Amino acid sequence: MNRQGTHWIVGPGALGRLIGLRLATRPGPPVAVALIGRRRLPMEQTLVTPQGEALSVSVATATLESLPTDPPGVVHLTTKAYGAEAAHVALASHLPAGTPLVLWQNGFGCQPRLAQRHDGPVLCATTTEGAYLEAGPASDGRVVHAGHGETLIGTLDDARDTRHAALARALAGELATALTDAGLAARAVDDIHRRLWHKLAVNAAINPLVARFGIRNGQLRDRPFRPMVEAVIAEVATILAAEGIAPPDGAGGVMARGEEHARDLEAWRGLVWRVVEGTAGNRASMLQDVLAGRPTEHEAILGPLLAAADTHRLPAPRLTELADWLRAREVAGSSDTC
Ligand code: KPL
Repeated sequence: MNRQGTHWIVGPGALGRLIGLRLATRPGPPVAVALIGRRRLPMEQTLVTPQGEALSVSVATATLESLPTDPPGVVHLTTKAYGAEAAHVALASHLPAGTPLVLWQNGFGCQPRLAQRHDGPVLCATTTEGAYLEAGPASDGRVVHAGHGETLIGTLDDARDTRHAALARALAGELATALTDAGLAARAVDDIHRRLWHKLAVNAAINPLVARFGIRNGQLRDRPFRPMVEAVIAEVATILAAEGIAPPDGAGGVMARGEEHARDLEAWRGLVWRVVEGTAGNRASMLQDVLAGRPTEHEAILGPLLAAADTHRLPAPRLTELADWLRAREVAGSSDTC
């Protein structure tokens, strides 16, 4: 990553703006940021911290049709999962070869395809930071950082050792430091594939339910939602075990099959409930999409789980029901794809 180069944030929704404004307001040497969307955002932007402090900053803004003239140091693709590949097509011919690309999408699907296609090092980032855009007339200029989480960054190239892989690994460390200095705790990992599945599991357990019932993440701790979350976690844990995705690190040791399942389930439960706790005040991205009448990322989040359930002939009634509900609302209504 060219440390002097501008961080282009392509897809400046809540997460994109959180990253951009955190970098732009970080203490120490300034980080140049450009927010690039389908329409130009105001240059004056405000970040509301979890403590309620409003930090205002002026950043460059541009559109995909009218990109900044200077090449970026790094491009953060923070579009929705379903918009990532189209945004990359619009962008790719304007980027010098070798430009680092960071993929921040939820779910799993577009990342390996984009890693294959992009001419430069590709990193995947997965975050449990909670952020939303404030509704109302000020929404163009205010993002609320609703809860702290953790960001993990790594390259899918690890196993393949392509010409970009070594550079990508070095960049992961640099970017993790830059984000941490900016107030978004981050670390480089060498198993991002597994971590993307972990985040997918978290999103599957939280997002469809909060979207369906119109509640903030923290309300999942209460009745009647808690047993619904537990039921989804149980389905997800079984599917991921069949898929060979190791759960978050927990107790090790040799144990009988039943004990192993119970331990793994506990690890998945621990992960999900920690995120619920850490982002209790947040409106999850899928709820924000539903409230705004946009499509949701259900294909990227529930799609891979349902496909895996199908492959392993596992029942997944809760996930199926939630996917059906999300699909039905899209067919019935909205279709803005940004
Ligand atoms: O990733 C999220 C999302 O909203 O998509 C969580 C971590 C669940 C925070 O709300």
